[in-house]
Amino acid sequence: MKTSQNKPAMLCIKLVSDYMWQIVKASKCDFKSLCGVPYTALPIATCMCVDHGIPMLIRRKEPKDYGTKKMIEGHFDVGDKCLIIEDVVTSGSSVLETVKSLNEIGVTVKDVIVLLDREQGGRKRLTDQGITLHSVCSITKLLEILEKLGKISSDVVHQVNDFISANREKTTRKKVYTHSERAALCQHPLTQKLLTIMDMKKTNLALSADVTSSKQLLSLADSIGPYICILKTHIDILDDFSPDVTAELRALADKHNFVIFEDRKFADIGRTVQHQLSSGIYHISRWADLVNAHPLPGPGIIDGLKQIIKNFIIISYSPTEAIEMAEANSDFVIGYICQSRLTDNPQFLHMTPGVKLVEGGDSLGQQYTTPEDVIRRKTCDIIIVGRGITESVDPVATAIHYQQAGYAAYVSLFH
Ligand code: S5P
Repeated sequence: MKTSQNKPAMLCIKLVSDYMWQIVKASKCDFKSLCGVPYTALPIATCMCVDHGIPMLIRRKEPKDYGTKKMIEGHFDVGDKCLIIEDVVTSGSSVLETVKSLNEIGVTVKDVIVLLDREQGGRKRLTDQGITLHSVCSITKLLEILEKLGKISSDVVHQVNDFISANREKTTRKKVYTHSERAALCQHPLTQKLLTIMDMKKTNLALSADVTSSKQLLSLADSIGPYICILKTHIDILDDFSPDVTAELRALADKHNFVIFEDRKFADIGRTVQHQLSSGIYHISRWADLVNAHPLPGPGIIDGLKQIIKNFIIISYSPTEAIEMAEANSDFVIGYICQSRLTDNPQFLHMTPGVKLVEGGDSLGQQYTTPEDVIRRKTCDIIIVGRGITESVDPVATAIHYQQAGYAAYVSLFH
């Protein structure tokens, strides 16, 4: 009876350890032994060690009250590198306690593999100690998947997000910077420019001008230009593209003081994205201030792009890779496309698409949240609004409405 009851749990641990092992392999970390943070991660680490023939170190929570009083059991040499295994990281405290015990016996730790990153400051605390966190899943992604599968309602998603945000603020968001304070703090010229525009024009609104005629695009850019910090384009959806359009867009960007962001979502090897950025009929690098890229192809994509353009955003469908890539290229990457704030590093701007004044979705899977939710609860910096404005009866009046709603939510962060 006992055996059959325990079977699903055993299978589950094996599955978890297999998933985590895939992350170990992908992260290419260098280590000689594994150590599970007591106690939940112990069986996971044990599975991995047995399956892959790796020496295991065991950390006691309390020293033995007899004999050597050792905190770490197992075989090691001074200078060995140990990989830490953990089930859930919240603030990172338990991981850091284990690191401390290992360091005391001369074993170093550079990486941690975790099943779930609760995104409550643990990653930052570990990074500050020179330790990289690699996760199978983040809480944001987990909620997204569970909601998509109909396992939880959007109310539950909101409640959990609220809880996470509130606790994240308590533990790690020590200071909320104003746009002008951040402009002074940031090194990247385009980040400084954008934050200065946001401060001067009192707007955190990016217009996603997803229209198919050049005339419509230019008309939107001219009429809504005064109320936005960014004009986001999909230049390849224009039916009547000509180089004159991009020249006129540039003139309007100067007239109304906004940044042009071509939402090209580069996702290929370095050499190909270089051609996509600078050649073809669009010559994106000649007129766009900013482009975006997926982290998926690895560092080559950034290396390829940065030989041609100095400003790009990382799309964070997988936050771990996005953060690693952005932090390693902070002289080029100005921020993230994301659904909630990923890091407290003020250098990085967080821009969120899928925004409308009323929550809901479209028939093709787009999910909308509100300016208030994005700026106040998810603590992102810029709302990206498309059809909420372009398909409204009076796009200019509606854009002003979004500008006011987004900016009011930002101002409320200081009250
Ligand atoms: O995950 C994403 C990333 C982006 S950049 N989801 C998105 O919707 N976008 C873009 O934001 C999308 O390509 C479109 O241009 C815009 C959203 O438009 P809306 O009309 O749904 O507001």
